[in-house]
Amino acid sequence: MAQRPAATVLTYGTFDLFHAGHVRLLARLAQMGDRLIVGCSTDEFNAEKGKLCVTPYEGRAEILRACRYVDLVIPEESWDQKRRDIRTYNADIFAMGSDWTDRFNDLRDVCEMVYLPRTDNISTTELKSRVLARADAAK
Ligand code: C2G
Repeated sequence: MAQRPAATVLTYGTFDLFHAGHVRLLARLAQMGDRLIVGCSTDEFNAEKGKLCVTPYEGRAEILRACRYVDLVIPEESWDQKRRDIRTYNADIFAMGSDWTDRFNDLRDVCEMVYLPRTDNISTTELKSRVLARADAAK
């Protein structure tokens, strides 16, 4: 396998109900460097984002730490910590799925920005809907 460049890749997300879309993103990000750091949104920050998680932060962070592609998990507590994190961890690449395209271009002065295509037909919201539909059908 081709030697990956010595680069640190940084990304952020909620990663609730961890699914193949998350895995495929992290796998692609891991290929881009030799260290992948994931900022996992805390429950408090998700409340700010208007997201109510099924799995609390500790559980979501534990699952991310168990993922073969992830080297370090840090808490994401605010929108504006990214610039500081890029400096703290010497991140070379900041990458997100394409639903965030251009949202973080202001960070281009401190690192390379990459937006990767999302995986179609799977999302945490979709999984929640399927679980609810199955629960209703079972009544
Ligand atoms: N993702 C993907 N394909 C999917 C679903 C998600 O590639 N089918 C990507 C998203 O684009 C994102 C990452 O997986 O880059 C995490 O997705 P979420 O857990 O939904 O993260 P989000 O709530 O969008 O939080 O500051 C950034 C935010 O914390 C991102």
